[in-house]
Amino acid sequence: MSNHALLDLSDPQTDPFAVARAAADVIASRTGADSHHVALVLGSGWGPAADMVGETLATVDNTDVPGFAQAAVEGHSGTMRSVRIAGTDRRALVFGTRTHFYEGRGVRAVVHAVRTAAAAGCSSIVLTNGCGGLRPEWQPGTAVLIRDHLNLTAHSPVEGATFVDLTDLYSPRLRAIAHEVDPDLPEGVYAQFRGPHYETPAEVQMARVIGADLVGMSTTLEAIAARQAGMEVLGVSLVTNAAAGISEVPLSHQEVIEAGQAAAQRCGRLLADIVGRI
Ligand code: 8IG
Repeated sequence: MSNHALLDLSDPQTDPFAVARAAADVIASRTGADSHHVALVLGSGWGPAADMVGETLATVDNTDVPGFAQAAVEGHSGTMRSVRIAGTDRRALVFGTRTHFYEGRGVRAVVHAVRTAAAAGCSSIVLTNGCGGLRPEWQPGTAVLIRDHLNLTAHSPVEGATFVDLTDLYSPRLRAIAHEVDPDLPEGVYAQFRGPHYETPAEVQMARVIGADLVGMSTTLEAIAARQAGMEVLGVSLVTNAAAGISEVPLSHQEVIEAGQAAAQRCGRLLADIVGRI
């Protein structure tokens, strides 16, 4: 068997943690950093924010790292960056893209970046996303801390009889740091749907009844894997649209884009300030 086959996440014989260690080894050699400290996963609308975290010291193509997505037909597979956290000599490992559950590559692929970050030495991870909002007062462009989640995927990244405690999954310590940076930052419960379609208005109402404030297609499986790996987790959502049926006026795509762009500076500063204090 070739080494490549041993590192194939879609093969049930493969140990996903061994692939993560192999990925971390490649990252260490490509970035010249034996260890990274904080990981950052950038969701919709959060791309420009990473530039404010610090100076990029190395950029690695995902395709060069074991277990990450092969180049898509369009040829754009994304990159990860090693960033010096401004004002410190610590490094952030910034993933510019994520694998979504709806892509059908399996949960192992979805959480591979998280496991790689843990193997690379990161003790905390900031998971960001773009999402739909259920609270009318959260206009598009509002950043919301994730306080807790509803995993509606009916899947888990944990394999076998490993019973991972998810009390305080979204670290109270890191949320307190975020509140030092912005005392007005609201908190909410994030529900992950499979997607890739958006919810019907009835599904959004169901989500509201069972306690959701935000609906999206990522983050919860990654957060669980991060906790299993022993990392502290912070989740930050950018509300880019009102969830289906919440707003009387259907939002135009242009409005959503403009809200994202208007929020970019604010989100970037928020993220940079938080990461600087972790
Ligand atoms: I951006 O309204 C974004 N992502 N599930 N629902 C879900 N995911 C989203 C939404 C939304 N907006």
